[in-house]
Amino acid sequence: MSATIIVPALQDAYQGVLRRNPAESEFHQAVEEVLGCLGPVVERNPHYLAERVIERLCEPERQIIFRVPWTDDAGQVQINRGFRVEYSSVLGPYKGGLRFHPSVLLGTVKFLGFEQIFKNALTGMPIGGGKGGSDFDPKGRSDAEVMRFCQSFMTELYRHLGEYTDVPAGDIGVGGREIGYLFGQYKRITNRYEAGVLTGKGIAWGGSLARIEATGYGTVYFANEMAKQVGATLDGKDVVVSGSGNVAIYAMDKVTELGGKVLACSDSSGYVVDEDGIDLDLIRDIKERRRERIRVYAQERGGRSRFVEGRIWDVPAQVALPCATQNELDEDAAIAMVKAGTKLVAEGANMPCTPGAVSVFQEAGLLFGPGKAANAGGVATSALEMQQNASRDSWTFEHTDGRLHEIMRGIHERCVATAQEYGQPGDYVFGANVAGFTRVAEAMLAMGVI
Ligand code: NDP
Ligand code: 2IT
Repeated sequence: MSATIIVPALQDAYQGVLRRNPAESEFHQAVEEVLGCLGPVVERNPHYLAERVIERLCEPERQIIFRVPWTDDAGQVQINRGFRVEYSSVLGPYKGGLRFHPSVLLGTVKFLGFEQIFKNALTGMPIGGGKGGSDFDPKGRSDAEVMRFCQSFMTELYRHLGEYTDVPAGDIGVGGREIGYLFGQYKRITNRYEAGVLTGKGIAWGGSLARIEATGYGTVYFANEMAKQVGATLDGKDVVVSGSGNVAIYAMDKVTELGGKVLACSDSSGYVVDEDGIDLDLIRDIKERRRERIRVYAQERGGRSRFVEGRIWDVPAQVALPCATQNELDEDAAIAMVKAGTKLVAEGANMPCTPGAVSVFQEAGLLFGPGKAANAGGVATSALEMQQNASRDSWTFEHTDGRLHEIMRGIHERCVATAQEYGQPGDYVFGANVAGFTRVAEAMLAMGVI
């Protein structure tokens, strides 16, 4: 098991992170989890400590913070803050999404960027780690307001991007619409059709088939590989999926295709439970097209569905896929889930389970797949989009989805083998952190003091 940092040199590194990054609790949490796994790694490789690889990795290569002024539909000037944390480029150009949500602070972007380094390393693809975003809240804003915001955001950010430098994509609050406006402004400012500078583009203008589905599908492919380890499948299982955004929708889609029954999904206002299984067409209409709240589902679906203003984890299910946001599933919820018979948890979101919840799951012997591994299909398919852009080609859905499936199997194997190698069989948190870290550390050492 992973959580606490026992090795003194690693504890010193962690204390340094606390001191240099005060009041960034999500960032501290992400660092503590990774460093908590590295004890046996530095014991085998003391040069990682001598070369101060870990302290170097805890300090982003570059952090960009900028003002984003724009005008709303009423003619009022609005000011937001924009971020891009370019974390590590040893494996490739900085790669990671942009999040537009009122809760975004520098510490949020740092935690996401830190996770992204190891996630991207785990995919085996040539992508470094980065993340960005803004405290802009797209909810309730018109398309014209979102466009003006995106244009202002890109007017500053463009100078830091490039297909060989830094390649953003979507995350919470950033989907196809926002990527379109961002790409349009980049193209206009630079006078270059540099398709590989952003991923998650529309299919008609340089996007990849299967990218929109990739994170949710990948999470379910990963969960399926986990289930296979104990001779099980998702067929016939009751499944709860939190969120109802990009990741949640395509996770539900794949669960249903594999014979599972999705009982509930949510948004930040509460959840809907449907004893007949969630009607995904209705969710997609409400969320992707009409951009309405989740309660509308129960109003329109009727039957055995209802809206509850509470915690989705109270709905009993054998499989749980948290696909909304960080720290959405705490120790209390985890205890209730274990009691109710949950057997498998795979994180579609980034860090949705608190450290207390992860310990509960691991101590109860549940199969627990951390986000770094389980949700890596999104960024992996972004890398496939970059490959298609670089070769000016576009692949079929079947080919791209096949590659995604293969990549998720590879990540699963890497986690299992690494955990096994270090005598921690079945610990996917350990396997993911150590396999991801080792690839990054070796590349850093090869490149000297950078
Ligand atoms: P979306 O914006 O499409 O959907 C986010 C969903 O989560 C919405 O249902 C939203 O509800 C809910 N949510 C967001 N913030 C909160 C909150 N503070 N409390 C409760 N619910 C919340 O984002 P994605 O589906 O793209 O992202 C979901 C998660 O997956 C994030 O953790 C993201 O980092 C991660 N991820 C995304 C990838 C991608 O390719 N998009 C790749 C890998 C990971 P509401 O509408 O009410 O805010
Ligand atoms: O958290 C993530 O991996 C993402 N939001 C996707 C990043 C990407 O570059 O596709």
